[in-house]
Amino acid sequence: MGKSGPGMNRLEAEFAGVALGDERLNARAILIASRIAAAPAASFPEQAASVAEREGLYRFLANDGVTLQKLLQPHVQQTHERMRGHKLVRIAHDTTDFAFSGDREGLGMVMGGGADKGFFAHTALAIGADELREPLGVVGIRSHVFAATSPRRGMSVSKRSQICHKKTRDEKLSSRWEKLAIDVSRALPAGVRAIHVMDQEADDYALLAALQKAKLSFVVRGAVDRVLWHHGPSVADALSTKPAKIFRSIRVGARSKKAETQSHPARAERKAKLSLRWGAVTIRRGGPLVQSDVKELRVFAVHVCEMTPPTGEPSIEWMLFTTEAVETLADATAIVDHYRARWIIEEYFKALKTGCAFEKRQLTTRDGLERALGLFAPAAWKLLTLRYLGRLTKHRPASRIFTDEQLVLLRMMLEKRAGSLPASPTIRDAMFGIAALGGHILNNGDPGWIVLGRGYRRFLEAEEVWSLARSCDQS
Ligand SMILES: [Mn+2]
Repeated sequence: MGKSGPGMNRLEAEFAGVALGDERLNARAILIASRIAAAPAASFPEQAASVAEREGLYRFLANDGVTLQKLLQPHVQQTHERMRGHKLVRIAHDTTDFAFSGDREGLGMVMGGGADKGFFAHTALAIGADELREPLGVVGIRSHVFAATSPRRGMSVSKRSQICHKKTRDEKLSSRWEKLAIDVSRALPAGVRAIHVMDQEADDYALLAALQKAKLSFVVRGAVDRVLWHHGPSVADALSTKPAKIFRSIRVGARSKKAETQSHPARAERKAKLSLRWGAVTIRRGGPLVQSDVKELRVFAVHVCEMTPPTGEPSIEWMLFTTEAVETLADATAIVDHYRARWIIEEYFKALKTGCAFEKRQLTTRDGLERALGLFAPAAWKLLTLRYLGRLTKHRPASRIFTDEQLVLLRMMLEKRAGSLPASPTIRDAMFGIAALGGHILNNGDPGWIVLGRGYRRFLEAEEVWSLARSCDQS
């Protein structure tokens, strides 16, 4: 069913044309994808339909000819297809780490992982540049590990920084930001322009200079106290003579004492009035240790500030650097909106970790886990699309992501449980319908990843039976 169109069951489509150098391997990849689609959070043994299939799966995940990059390639191509008709796309970049328990080969230290070891995935996610901000797909992943026992342990700070300065820019891990952005941009279909969006980790002169040199467009969150030149005034100082324009009021959610961290203290809910200042700035290269041949960076800066923060509360403040020309309030607002799309990549990481239970995978080597990531990266994008569009769009028709037959099936399943689906369902209606199959109660608000993943699994299992029954009818 649903041969055409981006039906939610067509995860296999994200692997069509996969080139692993062997027809049987290609067919195996597509078979595994269909099993993952039906139960993204299930373990591999649960996903396999037979003992032979399970053995085939583990042989596949141990095959040197299968790589993360090769598995991802057809999904990147499908993502490029989805970009057609978009003149502009946002590419959100961020790094996440995956932690695994027990003894595994080739893994390293991860943040807050305790005894667990893992690896990092620096990821680029394409997002529509319109107000819908639709996740279009993953366009690149670079993985890396930190050595399990650091050879720098016990060294003095100056010794460590000496070692650090001996490394060329290319050898430094932080160069992954510009490398991925450059690779991703090169591969884009003709006529599609990308704006690369990065958080404050990317506020690094050498990195921004590399992006500018490669003629890439970006919006990067900067440090509020970044200076224009060594011991010079800050960017915020440079903008302070510009008039502040109120552009938006936002609701700032409460944060309980329990949820507070050092950088995110507890707070009461409030309405914050935000103002904007913007202008062109030139940032000069710092001391001789800055690894860049670019003498100065010419960017626009957009400073978002809370007008009257309550006493004792840290005010909301963002400094954004961009290559886009910012002349008007509308231009400045657009930059803020590009940056705000960045959180979708955080949601994508949750879809991988919670929705697909990636860190529960029992593979014993880094290579095996990376191959599994190649299988789950497109599955997590599918789940993200359903949840994201379901939560944020009130009026988009469900037919945008489901086939007519899927909607008929969903309605039947819901009616059997004394539920219902409207005659012309929206994506939101379909999301609540699928969550209800997973046991979600409407009064509990928007469904979380677990209940949605469970409902999605039940729906896809029913669909498999339904499509089998139909093919028997026809033969
Ligand atoms: Mn980050």
